[in-house]
Amino acid sequence: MSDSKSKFNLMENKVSCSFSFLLLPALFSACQSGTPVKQKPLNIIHIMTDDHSYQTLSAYGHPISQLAPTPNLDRLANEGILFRKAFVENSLSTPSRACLMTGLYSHQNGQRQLGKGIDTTNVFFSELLQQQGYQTGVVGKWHIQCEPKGFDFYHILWDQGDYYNPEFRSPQSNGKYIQEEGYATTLITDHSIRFIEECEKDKPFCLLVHHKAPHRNWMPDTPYLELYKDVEFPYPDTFYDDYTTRCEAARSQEMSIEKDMTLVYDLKLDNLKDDPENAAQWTTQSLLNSFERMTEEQKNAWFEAYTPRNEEFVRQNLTGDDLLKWKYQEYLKDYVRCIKTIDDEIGRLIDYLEQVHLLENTVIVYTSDQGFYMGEHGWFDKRFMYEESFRTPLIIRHPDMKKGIESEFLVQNIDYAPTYLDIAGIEKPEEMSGRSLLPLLEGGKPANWREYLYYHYYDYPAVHQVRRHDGVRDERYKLIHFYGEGAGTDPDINCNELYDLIADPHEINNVYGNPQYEAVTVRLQTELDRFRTDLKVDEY
Ligand code: SGN
Ligand code: CA
Repeated sequence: MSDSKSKFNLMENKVSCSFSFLLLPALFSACQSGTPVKQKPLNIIHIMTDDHSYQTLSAYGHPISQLAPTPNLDRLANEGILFRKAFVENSLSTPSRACLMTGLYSHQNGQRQLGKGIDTTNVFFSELLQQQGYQTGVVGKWHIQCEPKGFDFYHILWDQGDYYNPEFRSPQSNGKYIQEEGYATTLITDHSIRFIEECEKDKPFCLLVHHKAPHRNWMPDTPYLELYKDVEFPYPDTFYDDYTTRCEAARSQEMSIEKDMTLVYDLKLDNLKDDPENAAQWTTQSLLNSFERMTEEQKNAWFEAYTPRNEEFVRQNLTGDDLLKWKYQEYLKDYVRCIKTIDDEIGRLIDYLEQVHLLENTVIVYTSDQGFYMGEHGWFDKRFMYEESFRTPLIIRHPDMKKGIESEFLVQNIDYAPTYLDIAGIEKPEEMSGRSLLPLLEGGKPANWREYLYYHYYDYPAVHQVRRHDGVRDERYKLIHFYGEGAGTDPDINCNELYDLIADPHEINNVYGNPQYEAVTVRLQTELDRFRTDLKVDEY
């Protein structure tokens, strides 16, 4: 742990009453009574999964999640605030993580695409917390193409990381990734608890717990390989979306369950590995690699569960809609099995905090790096500004704020950095675009809360071939503009979509150009232009 001189030592003797009292009620009462206090600022735990859809977190109430509930996450929601309109700015891993660390939009922090871009001259909020005397740690998926900045402790996965027996790098491993035996979600929780155990007790900590699960290719842990085996999950209303009324982008994506979800790599049909049509996935996307990493015991459990299913699949010789439905059901089962371990392990972390009397001294945030399609529009993956991937789950449990409430205010992942600085009583740097969420945690309507969100996706051409787009969303409407030159045989694109989210919550009816919506279109276009100008957006 850092031995940097703690700024909180100052506070132990005499607390300045100009400190952020809203955040520290105990401190406030002590100040009012003139008694010297020994209270330190709250600890912060930011738990972020990779690709967790709000549709599979049962506190949100979606039918899929009612068949595969998440009791520990629901506990967090019951003891905190559930955000129903939480969004990302760019629905992709590294851009989302860069928004988290900097409080800046993608074009401001440089990380527009998955594989490149971060401008490391930007301040990370972790650096400011560290300077303030916080003990800072990050465990799990880091993924940004730079060293963890502003951390006393890190224990990070290689790139996307592996589910079984993954490699981690820490300051002690001299730049090497070292393999550990176990399942990623459990190991990440173990290392998180170890970090907390080793923290100095008289200083606050901020820990980022970044899970790999439930990222593609959705490999569950051994106790859950057959969980939900006999459940039939409901099909989304837009499962057979034919994309009429929409721009070319919705048609030309490569993230369809029918066409792009693979049988060997995604659906674990290892018995098709020699089949000429499917063979490539065995070595290129590499289910083989996942199996080679497993211990004998893990492999035995895996094959015991999947072999009968795989043999049955070959016997059935499914085609057409039957095959599509089989893929959807099996995809969902593996995905929610991964969520089950996430939920267990978050429960374990909360129980640990309770045991060591830290629960009432710690702000716990649960979110994902973006949302995910659970078959809506026929898709998996994310990237689009449509709700399922633009939105993300968000729960904040703050020990001194309202419990069991929901918020409908528009919030975005650029808001985390300012929020964490606010909790620590640090003024946010002027250039940070996000806003502290603390005023929302009391449940009231804060003055001048934002009415519009800006979104921008840049990673094209790339895997899944989602075209570049930006857009704005307010409470009810969403305007999206797809743009840019087409790669290869793709056409150039310059096309708008407008959705009325009350009349059309599933976004299948693009009303751009409909005279009834002219006033709304003008208003949203004005806001979009304003964002582009004010934020100095350089492509659209
Ligand atoms: C990998 C996945 C993609 C996924 C990206 C980004 N393919 O490339 O399906 O969209 O990561 O995901 S895989 O064959 O490697 O599984 S992100 O969460 O990191 O943004
Ligand atoms: Ca992700």
